[in-house]
Amino acid sequence: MRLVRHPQSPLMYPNPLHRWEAMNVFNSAVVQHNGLFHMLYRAQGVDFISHIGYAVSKDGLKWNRLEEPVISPHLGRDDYRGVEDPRVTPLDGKFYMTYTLYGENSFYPMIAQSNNLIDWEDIGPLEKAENKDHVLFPEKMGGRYVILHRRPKHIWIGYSDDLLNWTDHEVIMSPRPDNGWDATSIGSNGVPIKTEYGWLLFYHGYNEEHVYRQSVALLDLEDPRKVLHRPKDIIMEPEETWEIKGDVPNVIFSCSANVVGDDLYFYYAGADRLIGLATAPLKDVIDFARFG
Ligand code: BMA
Repeated sequence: MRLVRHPQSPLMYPNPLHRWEAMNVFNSAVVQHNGLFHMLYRAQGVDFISHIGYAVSKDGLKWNRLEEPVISPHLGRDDYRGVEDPRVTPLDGKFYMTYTLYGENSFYPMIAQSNNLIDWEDIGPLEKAENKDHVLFPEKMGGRYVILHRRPKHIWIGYSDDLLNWTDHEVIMSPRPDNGWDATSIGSNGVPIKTEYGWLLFYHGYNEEHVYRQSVALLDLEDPRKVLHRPKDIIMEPEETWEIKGDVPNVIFSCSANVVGDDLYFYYAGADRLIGLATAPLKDVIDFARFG
């Protein structure tokens, strides 16, 4: 199955009036809260340093942005080159954001918290190692926090009592060398969606041509280490000009998928430059994740 591009897509462009988001806007996490859509997105200015911006929308299509980023580099050498790729999880009455700090020589993942999606306070590093694509599940399991992450080139799971010390790491999904599109590396997108059949996990993969494509897998509700089904085929790949040509060519990258009525809204970035939306009936996506 393929997701269908929304006719109004792309939805967000760089804003040349704001130095911090003049070049690229991409990799957005969308959260539905109090009847509104809230977007946290990665933005790069003329210096190519990444910030995280905030936008709000009534319908998920037309967005109003804040003038200033909500998170900018704030740790000196550790995030000298920027803050990247927010993923936002509602849990225990507040919001947690995982994001990547890009420093002078390396990167590592951070977790922050907020009550209003605009004011963010760091909790601390998830680990001090080159790792990314961290996604916190929206509920605890067995009394512990559960996270997905990507030590190259696999999707891993880990568990924690306090969000800072993570243990019991295990690979749950790996690249498929004989499958084509996800032969080289894979990573999680946004917060998995709970359905009666399991957790819908959207993820990206690439092969030696470095084309980022998208698909979905189904994880067991009680024990998400178990992959119930993983279709071979994709749900989306770069096709439009703005997905093929941009800052990094041939990239569809996503940090969230949302249920809106009976539909799935898949927010994504094209070529690390613009933010777009593709949709499908949720039922079709679930059927593909179960039987595709
Ligand atoms: C990943 C991250 C993303 C980016 C993607 C494609 O490693 O850096 O922010 O969108 O590569 O360039």
